[in-house]
Amino acid sequence: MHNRRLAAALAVVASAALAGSLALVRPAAADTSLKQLAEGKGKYFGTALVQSNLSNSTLVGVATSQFDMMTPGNEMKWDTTEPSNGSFNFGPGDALVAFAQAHSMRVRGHNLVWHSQLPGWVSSLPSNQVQAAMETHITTEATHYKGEVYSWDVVNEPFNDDGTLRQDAFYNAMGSGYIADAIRTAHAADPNAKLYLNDYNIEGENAKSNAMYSLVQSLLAQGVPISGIGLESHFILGQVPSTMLANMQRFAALGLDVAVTELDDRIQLPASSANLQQQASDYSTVVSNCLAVTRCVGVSQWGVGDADSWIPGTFSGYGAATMYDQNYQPKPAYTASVNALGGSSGGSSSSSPSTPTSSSSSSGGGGGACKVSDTVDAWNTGLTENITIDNTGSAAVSGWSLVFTLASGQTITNGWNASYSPSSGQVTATNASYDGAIAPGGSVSIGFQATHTGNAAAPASFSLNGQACSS
Ligand code: 9MR
Repeated sequence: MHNRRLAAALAVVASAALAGSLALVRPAAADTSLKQLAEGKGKYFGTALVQSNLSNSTLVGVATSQFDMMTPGNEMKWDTTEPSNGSFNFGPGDALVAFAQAHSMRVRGHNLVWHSQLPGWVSSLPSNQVQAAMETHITTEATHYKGEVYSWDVVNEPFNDDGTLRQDAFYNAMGSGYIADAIRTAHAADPNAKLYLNDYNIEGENAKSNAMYSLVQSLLAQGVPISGIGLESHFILGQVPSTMLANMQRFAALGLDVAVTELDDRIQLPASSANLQQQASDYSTVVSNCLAVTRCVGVSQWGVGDADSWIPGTFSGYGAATMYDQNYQPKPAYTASVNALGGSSGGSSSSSPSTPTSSSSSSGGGGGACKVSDTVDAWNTGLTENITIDNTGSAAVSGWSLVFTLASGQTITNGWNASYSPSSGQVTATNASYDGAIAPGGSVSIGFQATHTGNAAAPASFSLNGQACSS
C-alpha cells in the first residue's frame, strides 16, 4: 500500500511541477496567503477538492498557494469507498491524499457514516446486520488512512433541523447509540485522529445546535472519545447567525475543538457589488469568530472558487458563494478574510473598493472622465494584470472600450470581464455584456494574463472611449 501511495505521490509531484512551470495565475496578493496568516494564529485555512479539480492548473495554483488543509469533497464517502459489501475502493481518496501530502496540506477525512451518498446495499441490509457493516466500514477505512488524516467526520449530519435524530439506516437499526459506537470504532482504528460530528444549521444557537450540544454532553459523560464539532457553515448572504460566536464558545467550553468545515455564502445571481461587499463582511465575521475562540482549529471553504462550487447545481439561481470568482480571481471576501486574519492584501485591484470621487477634473471629459489603476504580478515568462476603471465623471458610461499598448514581447493569452483584441501591440478591451454600464463614481475590474519575453511593464497609459484616463 505504501509503495502505491508513494508512486501516486511522486506522480502528483511531477504533475504539480509541470503545472507550476505553466502557471497561469498567481494570487493577486503575493505577500500574504490565507494559510500563512492562519498558521500565524495557530489555525489552518482549508478547502475541499474533488479528484477532477486536480487537472485544473488554475484551481490547483490557488488551492496550493492559499490553503493548508484539504477535505476530499466526495472521494472518502461510503458510495465511493465501499460501493458493494466488503469491496473497498480507496483509489480516488488516495489520489487526493497524495496530492495533499505533495503540497504540505493536512487532510480532514470526510466522512465515515452519513445517510447520503450511501450505497443502496447498506440501506437494504436486514437491521441486525447494519451494525457489523458500519463497524467494518469504519475500521477498514480509518485503518487505511491511519496516520494520514488529521481528523475524521465520523458521523455526518445526524440531525434533522428540529433537533431530532435523522431516521436513517443506522438510527433505524441501532437507535441513537450508533453515534457512540461509530466514534469508538473509529478511535480503535486510528487513535490519533481527531474525531468529529459534523452538521449544517448548527452554527448559531437553535433547536438543532441545542440537540447537538446535549448529544455531546451525553457522549462525553459516557467517555466516548469525541474531539470536535464541525460547523459546516453553508450560509445565505447576510445570514451568518449573530449567536455563532457564543455557540462556538459553548462547545469549546465542553473541552471540544470546533471547526468551520464547509464555508460558503451563497448569493442570488447576478451578484451586485453591494452583495460582494456583504459577502466580504460575512466572511470576515466567520473568520473573526474562529479567531476569537481558542479551540476553533480552523476554517475550511467548500471548494476553491465559484467555478467549482456545488451551490449553483443545488440552489437554482444562487452562486458566487466563495472567495474566488469564476476565473479564480480573489473577490472582496478574500480580502476581508485576509484582513480578518491580520494581513493586508495590497495589490488586489478586484478586491479593494474604489473611492469614488465626484471630481470631473481628471483628464478626459464629456462623460468620459476616467481613472485607471492597474497591478501587474509577473514571473519569469508570464504575468497577470488586474485593471480597475473608475468613472470619475458625472455622466454614466454605457458601453466602453479601453485602449492601451502592451510592452514589446507581451501577448495576452486569456482575459476576464472584457474581450481583448488584438492580443499584442495596441489592444482594445471591450466591455462584456454584463459590465458595460459604469455609473458616476462606479468602477469595473477587468484583467488578463499574458506571456512576456523579459519586459513585464504595465501599459504607460489608458484611454476610455477615446478619452485619456488619469492613473
Ligand atoms: O460537494 C459535494 C457534492 O459534490 C455532492 O454532490 C454532494 C452530495 O450530497 O455532497 C457535497 O458535499 C456535501 C458534504 O459532503 C456534506 N455537507 C454538504 C455538502 C454539500 O452538499
